[in-house]
Amino acid sequence: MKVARPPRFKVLLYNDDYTPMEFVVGVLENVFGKGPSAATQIMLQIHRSGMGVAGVYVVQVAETKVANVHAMADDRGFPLRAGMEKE
Ligand code: TYC
Repeated sequence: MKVARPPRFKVLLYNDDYTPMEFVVGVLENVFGKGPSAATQIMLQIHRSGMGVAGVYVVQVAETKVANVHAMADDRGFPLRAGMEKE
């Protein structure tokens, strides 16, 4: 019998010129559960390459995390954007 494997989605963060680096590190820590060192590495990789993977989740969790990122960024007036991509 086949076992269902729910599809997983990468949550992506995109670089921009205005969101402070510290804010992105905080988002990676607080929304995506990264430690300070991993959060800093991911932030710098996004800053240098334009985009990066914050985490991989089932669809509902990924959607919630994208919404959380946008709510936190909008609240502070930062243009930080997140997206999703099927793994
Ligand atoms: N490029 C931003 C800066 O120089 C930092 C940044 C990193 C913004 C990652 C968004 O997803 C991002 N302040």
